[in-house]
Amino acid sequence: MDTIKTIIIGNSGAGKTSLIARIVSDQFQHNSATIGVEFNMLSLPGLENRIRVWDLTGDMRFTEIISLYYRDCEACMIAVEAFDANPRSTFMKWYTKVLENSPCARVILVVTKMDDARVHPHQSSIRDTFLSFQEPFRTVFLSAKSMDEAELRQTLAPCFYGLEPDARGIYRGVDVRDVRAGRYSCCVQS
Ligand SMILES: Nc1nc2c(ncn2[C@@H]2O[C@H](COP(=O)(O)OP(=O)(O)O)[C@@H](O)[C@H]2O)c(=O)[nH]1
Ligand SMILES: [Mg+2]
Repeated sequence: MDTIKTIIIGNSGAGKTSLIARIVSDQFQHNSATIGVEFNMLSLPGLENRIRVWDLTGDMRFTEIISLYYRDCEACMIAVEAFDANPRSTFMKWYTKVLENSPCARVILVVTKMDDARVHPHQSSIRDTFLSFQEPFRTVFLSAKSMDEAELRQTLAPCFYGLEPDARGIYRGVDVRDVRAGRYSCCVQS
């Protein structure tokens, strides 16, 4: 079985590790900060291939190490807290890194902590703000705290549709082997 090489990035404390832990083991608990990189495999409904996800620390001291993981990723989840004071600039900071290192990657904007009390009174304006960032990002609104494993899988799965190679190893008109071998450098819009 093939896998879709994916990274999840974002500020330290954005909720990356909590999200993955909820999807993998349906648990929400306090995590200690991720040191460097953690690796997990996710299966999502409707996807033949599993998601091989590298959870990268937001701690800038590890920037050198984690930049290696950006190379040739096929999908990239950028986690931003729903109540982030400057959501667009936070998103752009991480998006720029992805463009520099992996311009072909499918970008998924994951808005985290939608359950938080700071979000409730402004739910719809927060959604509008994040949705105004426009394509080619896919945007999902999640909460590792209030959503269960099944709900998270269901919401996240469509973000990966169309990324799988077909029987001949071709995806979106591009040979996935070329992408993985770094032979395909031009940007593929999703
Ligand atoms: N309210 C709320 N808190 C969350 C949620 N996800 C994570 N947190 C909290 O945010 C903090 C940072 O989470 P963590 O997953 O370690 O962030 P990471 O640094 O991006 O991996 C922890 O205290 C979590 O309990 C969520 O969906 N809702
Ligand atoms: Mg973490």
